[in-house]
Amino acid sequence: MAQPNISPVSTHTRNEALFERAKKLIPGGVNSPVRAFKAVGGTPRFVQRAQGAYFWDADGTRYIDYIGSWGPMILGHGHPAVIEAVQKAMLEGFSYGAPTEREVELAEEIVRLVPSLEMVRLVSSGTEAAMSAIRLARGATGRSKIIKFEGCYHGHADALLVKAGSGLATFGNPTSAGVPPEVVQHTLVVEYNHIRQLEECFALHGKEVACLMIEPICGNMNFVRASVPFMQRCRELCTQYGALLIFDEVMTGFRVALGGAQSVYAKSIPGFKPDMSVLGKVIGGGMPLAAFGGTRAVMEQLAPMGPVYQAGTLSGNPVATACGLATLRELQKPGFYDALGARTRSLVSGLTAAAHKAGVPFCGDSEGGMFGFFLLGQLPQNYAAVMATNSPAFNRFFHAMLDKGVYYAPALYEAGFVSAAHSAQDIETSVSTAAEFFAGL
Ligand code: HOZ
Repeated sequence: MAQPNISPVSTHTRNEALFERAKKLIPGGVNSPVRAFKAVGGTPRFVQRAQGAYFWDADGTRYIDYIGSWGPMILGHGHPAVIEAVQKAMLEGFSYGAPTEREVELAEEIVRLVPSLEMVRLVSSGTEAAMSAIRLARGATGRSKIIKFEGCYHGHADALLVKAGSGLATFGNPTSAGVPPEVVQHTLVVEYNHIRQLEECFALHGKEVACLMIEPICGNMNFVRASVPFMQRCRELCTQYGALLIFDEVMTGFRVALGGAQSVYAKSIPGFKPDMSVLGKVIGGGMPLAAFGGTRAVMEQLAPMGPVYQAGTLSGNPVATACGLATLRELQKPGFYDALGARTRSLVSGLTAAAHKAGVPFCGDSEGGMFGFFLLGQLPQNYAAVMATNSPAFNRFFHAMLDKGVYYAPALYEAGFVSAAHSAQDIETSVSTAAEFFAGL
């Protein structure tokens, strides 16, 4: 990727000092690559504290936060009910490595709210959940191949770190160094939203396919939805060939709707359900917690009931489950998603109107509290179209907003998140800040 041409005269001295210190000991100065601002250039903001819709950096500057820890903070930072639950849980002990009633309560809550799930297992990260779901699908079907889509990200387990192959279901090439070709030889990569390619892939390999994993609304190539006919075809082909349809709802689960993206597709496709789902982010409310689940028949293949092994010292951690439960309870209050969806739409429509007024090509989309936008005339439908967008223009937009205290994801390929704590005034400020930038272009 070309390095952005940014050389700001900085007023962010403490952020810079911390970044320099961090780079001496932590690769790239960060513990997760996108945080390093490599795509957009400049100095990452080191967060000192956060409250509601805002965080403050090491220099004391306040930002309207449209990342919210990359999705979990749907209630905003420091929600009082969540803090109370976490404080109480902490006093009772941090980790036991033995079962607790709270794990049962959280499992009951998740299964009640997501109709496709009959059983769930709690783990600590989305990567772990996706990796375990794939192992379980392979174990349950006795098949090896998996289908994923270009641009979908399912965490960094080796077999899923494959994005290449815009042609027909090519055997994948690893995206990352350190992933031997043998490890991804069973990973088939198909273009997102490309029905014919998917049909050809199943026609060629269908009887060997254990599962198809998809982000139904992809938040890892900005924000791109699977079309309804494409999703319907995914379901039909999986059923026809006996492969499991796995929804990666780490981002979309409890974020786009109470029932996740699967409930959004079920509105257009009667009876629609995936066979398995992967959840994370919101279900932990900001603590390390994720889950995978599905039908009883599949989930009973997991150890200690069945032959598929999976385990974790911190799985179902008592403080994380307290945080997740308190968060899920707040989400069920009447009108929660209507208000969140309306606020998110007002941000996207406000930015779009401001850009168009200034003659700048711009489009965006949102579902519930998740959104994306492009400096483009129309929404891209796949990874190649997202990759072809203008990153220098995005980078200028990103820095102009950052300088005015509005914090979007520091990369064009990420979705954004609005929380219940974002006020109408926050949205208005964000839109007017963008309008000034567009007018000056
Ligand atoms: N996986 C996230 C981007 N889609 C980044 C997570 C992080 O840096 O916290």
